[in-house]
Amino acid sequence: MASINFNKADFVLSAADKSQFIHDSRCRVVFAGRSNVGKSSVINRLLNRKNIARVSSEPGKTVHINYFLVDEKLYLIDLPGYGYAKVSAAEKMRWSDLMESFFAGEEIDAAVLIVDARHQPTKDDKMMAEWMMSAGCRFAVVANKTDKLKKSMIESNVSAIREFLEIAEDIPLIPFSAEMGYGREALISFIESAC
Ligand SMILES: Nc1nc2c(ncn2[C@@H]2O[C@H](COP(=O)(O)OP(=O)(O)OP(=O)(O)O)[C@@H](O)[C@H]2O)c(=O)[nH]1
Ligand SMILES: [Mg+2]
Repeated sequence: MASINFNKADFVLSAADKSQFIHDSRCRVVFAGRSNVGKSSVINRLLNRKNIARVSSEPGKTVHINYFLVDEKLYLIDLPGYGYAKVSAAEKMRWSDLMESFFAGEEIDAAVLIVDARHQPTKDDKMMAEWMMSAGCRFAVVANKTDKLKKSMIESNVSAIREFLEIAEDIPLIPFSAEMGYGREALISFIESAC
């Protein structure tokens, strides 16, 4: 899809179970990643908005699936984060049920895995990457929080992330900073090419 106006966006709904999932013919791009990695911040940066996707300094806050409609053409879908140790067993169960019904029933055009550029990805990240690669949709990885890294470290960290996740060379791995705006154009190109 050529030229999507990312400055034209609305929050649509927050789905707590599958009866609320949206089904229409628009393009769908999902964002997943560890709790607190910056999923909501990346979405805010893409949309040039301060807090359309709620950002929290406390991890584990987004337990719903949030839909944002962009330019009437596509949905950005903010999935709840995983891997936060202090979440109760019941909440973890709720997370898996919600994600399972989402990935089982929903058609997705593109999946974006967000990882922390400073660290080796976790086992959960690797599982999510494998899941997304087998889903048959376009796939990209965003290495967020590069503003917290020395410039000289970015390239080597990004290569280490690619190696750890075992993603092919043709899959985009985008160094990003939701804080500074770095990587926004590359992520927009990926989304436009997938939709
Ligand atoms: N320095 C820096 N901080 C960031 C960046 N992106 C996000 N943060 C901070 O990281 C924290 C978590 O950001 P969120 O966007 O709420 O993370 P999330 O992945 O949506 O978290 P959950 O919804 O709880 O899973 C906040 O304090 C953000 O300000 C970034 O690129 N650089
Ligand atoms: Mg969030």
